[in-house]
Order: sequence, then C-alpha cells, then structure tokens
Amino acid sequence: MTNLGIGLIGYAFMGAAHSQAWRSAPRFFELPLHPDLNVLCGRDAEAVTAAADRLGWKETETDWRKLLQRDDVDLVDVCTPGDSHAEIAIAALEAGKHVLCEKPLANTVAEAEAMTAAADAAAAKGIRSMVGFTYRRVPAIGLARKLVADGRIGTIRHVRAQYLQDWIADPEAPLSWRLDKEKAGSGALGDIGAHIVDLTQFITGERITEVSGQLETFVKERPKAAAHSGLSGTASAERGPVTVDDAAVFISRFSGGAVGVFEATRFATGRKNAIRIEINGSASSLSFDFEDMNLLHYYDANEDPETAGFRRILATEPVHPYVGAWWPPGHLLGYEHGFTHQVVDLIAAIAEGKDPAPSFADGLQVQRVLAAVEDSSATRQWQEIPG
Ligand code: SOE
Repeated sequence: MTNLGIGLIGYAFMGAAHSQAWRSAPRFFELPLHPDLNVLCGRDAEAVTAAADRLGWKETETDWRKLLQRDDVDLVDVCTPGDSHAEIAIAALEAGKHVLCEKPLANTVAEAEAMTAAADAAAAKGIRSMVGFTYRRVPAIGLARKLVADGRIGTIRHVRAQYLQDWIADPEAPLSWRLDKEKAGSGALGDIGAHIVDLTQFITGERITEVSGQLETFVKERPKAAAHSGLSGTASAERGPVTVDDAAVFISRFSGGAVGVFEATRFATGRKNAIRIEINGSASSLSFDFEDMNLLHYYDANEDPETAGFRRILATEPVHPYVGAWWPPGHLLGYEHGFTHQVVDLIAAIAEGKDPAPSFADGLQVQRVLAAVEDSSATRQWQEIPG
C-alpha cells in the first residue's frame, strides 16, 4: 500500500474533527492508500505544536506556503475561516496537491469560480479536490438519497429544511470569526444554510433554481472575545459590530418542480444542531433530524391505511452506507463519523483516479444559491440561480 501524506491547516473545531477522521479512517476501513498525519499548520508556533501533540500530527509548520513546498504532503486539508480558502486551495492545487476544503467553499461566488477553475485544471493532471459537506456522509442521509433514487418517494412535491442552532441566542455571547463578514462571508446563511442547500440537493438529486429570501441580524453589537474556541468564548470589556446575518430564511423552487422552505438560524433556543429535513413525494415521505441522526423516518403512502404511518428506520445495519465498517446494528454512530466517511471517500477517489463528490463545482453551485438569497433579501425580489 502507498502512503498519502496529509497536511492540515487549522486546528480548532474543524481541524480537530478532520484530525480524528484521518486518524480513524485506516483503523476501521480498508483503504487503498494509507493517510499519514505528517504536518499540522497554524500561525502560532506554541499553539500548533500543542495541537499537533494532542491531535496526533508528526510535525508542524507556521506558514501554509511552506506546507505546500513539502514532499511529504500529497493532500492539503483546508480548515481555516472562509477568507483564506480561495488563496490556499488554488495555490495547493497549482502545487500539485489534492485538496479537501471546508464548507462553504468560499466567501464569494467570484472566489468559488476561481477555485473551480483551478480544480478543473488540476483534475486534468490527476489532482483531486473536494468540498467538505460532511453531513452527506451520515448513513441515514445516504439512505434517504437512495430511497429517492430508487423511486420510493415518487415525484417530490415539498422540501422542508431547517438548520437550527442556539449558540449565540444570548446577546452577550462574544463575537467569534463566524460573526465577521470579512472572515466568514456570511452568517447563519453560509455557515449552516450551506449544509441544508447541499443536503436537499444531494438527497433529491434536484437543483435549486430560484429563491426568495430574508436575512436578519437580531443582535447588532456584542462583546469582543477575550478568547474563543469552537462555538464558545469568554467576553472582553470592549464591544464590536456583528456584520453577518443571525438568521436566514428562504423559499425556493427545485428543478424537478418541488417547492422548498429553508430556515437557518443560530437563535433557535434549545436547538443545538438540529438539521431537520422532510421530503414529501407522490408515493411517500422522508423525515430526518440530526439530533437523532441514526434515524430516518419513512412513510409509505401505498401501505394499508389501517396500519400506515411514519416508521423509524434505524440506519445502523451493515446494508446502510458506511455502517458495515463500524459496530453491530443498534450501536450508534455520531457527529465525527461523517468526517471519517468523508476522507474514506476522498481517498478512494484519489486511488481510483476519479473526481470525488461534492466537487468544487458543487460548492460553487451552493455558493450561487447563497448569493441569490442575499440578493433577494437586499432587493426583496425572487432571484434565479444561474447554471
Ligand atoms: C458552527 O455553526 C458549525 O461548526 C458549522 O460551521 C459546521 O459546519 C457544523 O457542522 C456545526 O456547526
């Protein structure tokens, strides 16, 4: 077996999630290439060294450009805030490195277009790229997509999707980079709305063609953070502006004729990471909530009405996507497994010489939907999504 040298940039929440994925993938899955956790990169030498020890990386760099020059790095995993995705990913692809880039692909459509052009040029030379819409790799989501593809849902009429969190519902919760437009591009819209745009298109196999949206920033000023890690922080005495949306809501049309209702918010008090998707089709319905992520609810409209009803499918059988590599039925999977499945699929694509999904082009299409929601909110008009 050949090795695949990994260089990861960023070591906060996503960096830790990706680290565990690279570590655990070869321990549970038979892989055609073995990922070597060679280099962790971050700007603060002391902090990145401590993170490397904790997360299992052999060496560190403090300049991502140096990471790209290393022969022991075949793949660059970008877990930085969105403002650096385009610059790093394009440079990495041009340096001949495969790239995994966290979502949303970029902060603007123009950046996402440039990244997609670089990815296409690199693919012609056998260099692969993928955007990290991790929730595609939740087994129950994979099952939902299969049921749609197998025709079990019929013609899709309604797509209902919510991504609900509450980590800034407290107006005194401090500012993080996720509340800074310069760093994050947008707020709930890009950070979590991007996931439900991708997931609904992934499950239905249809494209969002048109949107009408509304963005809202409820709390316009917050304490600056004295320290911030993951989704929580400690407040300083100074205050600063929130420059992104706190909540994004929009309705949409899908290419197959379905109508969609979307909601992304960090103000849904009591909802921590509730990704709720319901699909109603002519033959049946599907319903999913990430806070109970091992379950898919399925209603078959052809069943005897006397006993028909939503039934819960526990997506932990070896026949369900990815599950066979883990535990016996009923021994549940969690948040981190999606990240592991993501790198398993990426490694397979690299070894087989195929383009992995979701591609940078898929990330660009999501970016166009996000931009259309912003435009719609600003103009109070429906917006079409080109392409
Ligand atoms: C913060 O809202 C966040 O970490 C997102 O950035 C991730 O994509 C999501 O998986 C969990 O929440």
